[in-house]
Amino acid sequence: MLADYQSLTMQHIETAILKDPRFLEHKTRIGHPESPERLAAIYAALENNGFVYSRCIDVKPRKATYQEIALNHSPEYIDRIEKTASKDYVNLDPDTHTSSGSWEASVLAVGAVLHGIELIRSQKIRNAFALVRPPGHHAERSKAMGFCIFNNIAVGACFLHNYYKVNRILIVDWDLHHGNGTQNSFYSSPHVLYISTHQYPYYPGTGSIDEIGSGEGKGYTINIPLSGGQGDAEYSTIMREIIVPVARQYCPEFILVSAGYDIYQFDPLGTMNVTPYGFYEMAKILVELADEICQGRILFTLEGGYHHEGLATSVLSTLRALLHDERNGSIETIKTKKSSSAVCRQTQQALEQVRKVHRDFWKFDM
Ligand code: X5A
Ligand code: ZN
Repeated sequence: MLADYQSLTMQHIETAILKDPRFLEHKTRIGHPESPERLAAIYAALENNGFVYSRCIDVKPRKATYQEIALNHSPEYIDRIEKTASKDYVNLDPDTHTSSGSWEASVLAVGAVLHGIELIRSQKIRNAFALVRPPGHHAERSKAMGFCIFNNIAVGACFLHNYYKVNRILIVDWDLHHGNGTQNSFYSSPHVLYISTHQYPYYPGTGSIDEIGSGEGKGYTINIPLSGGQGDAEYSTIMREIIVPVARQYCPEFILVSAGYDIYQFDPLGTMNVTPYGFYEMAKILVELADEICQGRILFTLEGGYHHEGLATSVLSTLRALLHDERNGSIETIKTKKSSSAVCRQTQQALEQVRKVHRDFWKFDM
């Protein structure tokens, strides 16, 4: 009893979730997969799961300042987005448009990542999950793309590098899609190591295995393109065999995760096969990596994920990993059958290729 109580109070100070009803005011047209209902489903699941929710610190995020957003976006582009606030609808890209609440939501989405980083850096919390929309990883310096307006995680990495003088930041991007915007922001920088798994070839088309960075940044972009059909076993193997050994050598001072739930087994946009249990496993590997390498400093930020129930359930199981909750036969995961633990051939070949392409930069047997 006593031990249980102590571990609960200890865990209580560890994980922050950043959420805000204003994220739901970024409205998208009927039938658009990136809808406010996505976050509404996650927020409702949190309310209905007091066990997870009561152990997280609920933080109302601050807004990012103009200057902070300008670390990764051009002033002209920021101004262009700001002007959409007075309009009901502005089309930015074939997949991306605004409503009158989008500017505020976008500034708050960046702010949530920065706020989480500040809380972790000041040791007020151990780790955090920014439950935001719009997502960010497709957004380029001066261009909205693929449902993304500002690149939340890229601004976060710039913020860590410029304001906190952090010189080694690891970004893990497990969204179904390649994070072209994030990759481009740091393509020639050794200060940010970007590692992405993604369905390939697929939207947005980038992320081939031989995109490895340029100049000083050569070796600091690792792309792991996958054919589709990969599930829990494949993703946790990739984490253990590629991401963990590389991270141990890079020794990041902070880990940022582009957590996309469109690799969920029933997501309408992809053909991956990850279950809520798989998200727990993946998150646990990264949380333990952060515990080992950088005093537990890890921040997750929401990218894609379009199956509302799967998204909500999988975010909850991710939070269990952040909270160091070992009871993984939990309510939300027990219903889903674990996929086969054998790793498919295409994945084995892809991993062989990654090791070959990066053999001058990294060892994989650590
Ligand atoms: C954040 C995200 C997907 C864009 C697909 C566009 N974007 N067809 O998952
Ligand atoms: Zn995606």
